[in-house]
Amino acid sequence: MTSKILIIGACGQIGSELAQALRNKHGKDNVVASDIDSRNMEVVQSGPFEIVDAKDYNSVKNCIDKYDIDTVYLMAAMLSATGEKNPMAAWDLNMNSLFHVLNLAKDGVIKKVFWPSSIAVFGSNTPKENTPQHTIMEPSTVYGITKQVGERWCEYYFKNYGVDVRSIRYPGIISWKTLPGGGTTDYAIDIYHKALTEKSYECFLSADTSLPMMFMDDAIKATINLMEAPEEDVKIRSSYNLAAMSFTPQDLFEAIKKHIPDFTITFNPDFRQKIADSWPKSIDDTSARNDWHWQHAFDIEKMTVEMLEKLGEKYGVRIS
Ligand code: AKB
Repeated sequence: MTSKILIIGACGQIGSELAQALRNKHGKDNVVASDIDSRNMEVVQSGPFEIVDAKDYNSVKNCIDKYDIDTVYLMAAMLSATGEKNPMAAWDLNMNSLFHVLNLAKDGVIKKVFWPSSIAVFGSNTPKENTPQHTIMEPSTVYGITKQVGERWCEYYFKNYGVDVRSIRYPGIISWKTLPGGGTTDYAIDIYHKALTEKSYECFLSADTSLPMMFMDDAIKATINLMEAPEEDVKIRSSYNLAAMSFTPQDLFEAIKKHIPDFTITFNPDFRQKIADSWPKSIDDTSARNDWHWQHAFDIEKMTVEMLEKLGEKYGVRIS
């Protein structure tokens, strides 16, 4: 039987690209996109779309019942930087949406759940280089706290109620289609837009802040691969470490400058520096590579070519 999929938070940065990828793979009528508003017209017009408030159990359940959904990708979340400005709102959205979906799976209404975690689960006492799958986790942001607690609940629902929930600790995700929404890693997207439109960029992190990052195509591939992996291969039910590359703002500036020689950068760290300083510099994702054969395709050079080409088309700028 064909699976009927619901994406909650489908107008956001990852949700919107996931919606397109799943619609291409499973047919548009089998993938219902939903969000709190209809701001992304490509998502709204390319298949079934519903307004769903992830914080409201009935709103989620009514949509699941209406379309006979069996698989939910819960992509709605308040990210690290915005979460620090609205701690209780971040807690409310990130935790209640997860409980609604986990409880619907526990009650047998749906069969399978994807829920994104993040490198934000780690904190200042975590080993920074090659951060292991299992290690000290003392997150310092509300976003990180919700992700760490969420991971514990995912594992709990799997162990105690047999809920088939799968999760990835996303690094910073870089993409050109949709702008990111309030994260600490957002600079790595802003920089491409500014390089093309203004040839200069003021970075809100310091030049030497190394963070784990990934190009969107790899993130989508990982998400779908994990969800399609045989149940017995998914050995971690909290959340998988996942890595592709790590770089600093200076590294990214130099990669872009190879294509735009007169591009300039200045550094003016703000409150997001403290968040970035509490996160790992690089991630050990051996478990994902062993358990469900994860492999990334994009490094900083290949990603930069793709970003400049696609955004260049959007802004009408040709890059050598
Ligand atoms: C953020 O910066 O908050 C996110 C994340 C790393 O989860 N991109």
